[in-house]
Amino acid sequence: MAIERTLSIIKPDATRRNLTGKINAKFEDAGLRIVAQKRIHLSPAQAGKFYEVHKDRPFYGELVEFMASEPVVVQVLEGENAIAKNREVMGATNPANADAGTIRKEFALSVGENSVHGSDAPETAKEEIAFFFSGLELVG
Ligand code: RTP
Ligand code: MG
Repeated sequence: MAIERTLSIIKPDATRRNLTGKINAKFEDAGLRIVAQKRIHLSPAQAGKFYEVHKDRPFYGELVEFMASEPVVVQVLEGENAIAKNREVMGATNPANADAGTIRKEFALSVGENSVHGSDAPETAKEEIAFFFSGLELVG
């Protein structure tokens, strides 16, 4: 199986509650290595650009406001099948539908404030990693 990299974001609802360490433990326990990580506070314009793909969805305004409300931790996770594995560890978008033991089941507050983001495909992973990190910041 191929070694992949994926972009992960620990969202404001989780950084606010000091859950970064607990969430990182879930990634590491699943065999994902954190090869880059930084804490940043997105501007509304930056959050809007990152989630541009959702700009016509009814929740877009709320999502952008939430993502810019408080700091986030952006990170690159590396491992075998990292994109799918990360999404498995995250759980379903709506925590009510997430499996036991997943990050969203344990920590998410709602479908919007759902603690983590993870890239959904190789092409988006590449674009999202480049959105936040330069090659020099990726330490495999
Ligand atoms: P993400 O992109 O954050 O990893 O989450 P996802 O793939 O599971 O979900 P996606 O459909 O891409 O939606 C992106 C984020 O928008 C918020 N959302 N709110 N109020 C709502 O109905 C609603 N639906 C989605 C969530 O924060 C979701 O993670
Ligand atoms: Mg998504």
